[in-house]
Amino acid sequence: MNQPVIDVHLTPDHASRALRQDVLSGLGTQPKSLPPKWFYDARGSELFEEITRLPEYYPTRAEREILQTRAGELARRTGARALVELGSGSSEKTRLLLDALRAHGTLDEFVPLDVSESALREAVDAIAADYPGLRVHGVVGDFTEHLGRLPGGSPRLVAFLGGTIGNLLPEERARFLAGVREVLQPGEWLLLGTDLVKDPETLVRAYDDAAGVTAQFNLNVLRVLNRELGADFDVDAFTHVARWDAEHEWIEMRLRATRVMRAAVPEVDLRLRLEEGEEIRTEISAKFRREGVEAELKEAGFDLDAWWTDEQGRFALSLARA
Ligand code: AVJ
Repeated sequence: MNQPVIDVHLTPDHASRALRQDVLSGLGTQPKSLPPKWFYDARGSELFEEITRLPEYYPTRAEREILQTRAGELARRTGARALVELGSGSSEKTRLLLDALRAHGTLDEFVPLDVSESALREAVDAIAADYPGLRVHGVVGDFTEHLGRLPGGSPRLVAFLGGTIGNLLPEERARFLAGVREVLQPGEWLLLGTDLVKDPETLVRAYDDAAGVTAQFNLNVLRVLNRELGADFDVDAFTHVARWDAEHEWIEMRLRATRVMRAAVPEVDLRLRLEEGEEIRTEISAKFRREGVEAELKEAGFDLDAWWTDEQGRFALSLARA
């Protein structure tokens, strides 16, 4: 078995500076917000894995169905030598792609990139053990920042699955897609997962499950701040809110203060006051339509080669050519 390699671009020092910056700009201004990437410490990554198994959270299953149906076709269309997976998490669905690309005979390298070092190490070890002969080159990094240093032989297939692109604001999305296009050669590939617009009840239930796992996932960001920045948020005094924004066509997750609250974040010298009922926005998860995805890809310099949805039309995978 080849020894897997892991490059750490997001050093603990870099991550902690980025966190402090995000907390200052997000909580030091009104309305308050925090970027979703700080959910994913070891516990947050585990909670997310648990979310993907909830009956209400359909995107993971819908995307897996598409991959099961289309992976062979995708391998033939792309002939990819390297699979680069951005925001890979546990890399569980990735196996469907690895299997198809290996069966096709072109694949020699897998490059997973994730902000969570713990999740990445587990994934890298598991994949390296199960795919002897495959070069596994993990990158601990932020997909909005560390795209310039992606290894892998051409043609590469960059997979950005799960609908994570929906966590970016429209202008961040445009920058991200243009950045991916920039690191690719003409003829290389992007596989993009997007959750689709559907009835609001289904959407809200997916982000406000009966078992309360998503609530714990949301609250986890406060635990991260308490641990990493010495903050003193009373986690139990917040409730989880998931709301459909029909104008922007995105789900918003928020944390609502159930009483007037003061909190200190000593590491950034910040003290804040929250009114009763005041909310901190912790995530947007945008939902898409085909025309919008195609236009955003085009704008970034990609051509849509294939648009695949699950049987129920809940989720889409776009295969785009640089
Ligand atoms: C991992 C970003 C795809 O937006 O659906 C799940 C994260 N947030 N439940 C999503 C998430 C709440 C998820 N992504």
